[in-house]
Amino acid sequence: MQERGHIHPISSLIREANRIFFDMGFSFEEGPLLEDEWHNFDALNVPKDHPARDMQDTFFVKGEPGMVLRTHTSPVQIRYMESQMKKGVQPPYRVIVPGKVFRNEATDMTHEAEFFQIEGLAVGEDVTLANLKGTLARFFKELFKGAQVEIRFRPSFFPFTEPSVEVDMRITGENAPAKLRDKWIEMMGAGMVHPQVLKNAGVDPEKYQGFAFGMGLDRLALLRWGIDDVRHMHSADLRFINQF
Ligand code: 2U9
Repeated sequence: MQERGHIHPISSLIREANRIFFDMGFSFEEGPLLEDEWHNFDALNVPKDHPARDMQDTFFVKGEPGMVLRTHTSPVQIRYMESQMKKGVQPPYRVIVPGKVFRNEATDMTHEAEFFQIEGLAVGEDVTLANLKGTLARFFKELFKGAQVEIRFRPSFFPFTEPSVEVDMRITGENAPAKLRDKWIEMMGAGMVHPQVLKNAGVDPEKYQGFAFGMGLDRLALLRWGIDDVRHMHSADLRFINQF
């Protein structure tokens, strides 16, 4: 009999997330892994002296001054807003951006130097924090279908959002994965797009506002399937992949 391939857990999550957000009117965007510092940091309001811009945290690229391996997928949303503006297309619009990102850090069972994120952006004249909460509540409800899912916001800080929140989730019911059941678990960061960030991308912050969120997919996969070590995720080890 012919052996069949298996879908990598990260690919499964991206497919599911794409479907759930597509049903809520989001379109899918992607962009380059090698980015300029303006799209990766400056446009996102990350100060010049921010620790994220340090050699210890970011992969700078030899022979390519001003270029980095993107540390988040956020530069894709900047590029998206810029390109809409150039085409003369005004908000409202909604996009999600799944993709690989890079951080220059020591690896251990919960950290990898490359991992996957999914980020979202919605911009319009009357987009609110309540819309963000409703969107994320529906996302987690559909992702963990069959269980009861609640989310809560806690105040936080990111340079690119104001206000900023951490999003916790609690799953109850017998369909909840054992690792997640009945506990508040931090799932993602989010907030209202900083007016300066909209301005940097050519969107008038007097007229428009938006929400944004970002989530690590590797961590989500660990939680969802009870995987113990994130390093399995990019090992290309078939003994791992064949379990999915
Ligand atoms: C634009 C404006 C705002 C994206 C956001 C986060 C909060 C966040 C982390 C989650 C775990 C990264 O993978 S992680 O380490 N992300 O907490 N991301 S708001 O905000 C944006 C993006 C693009 C134009």
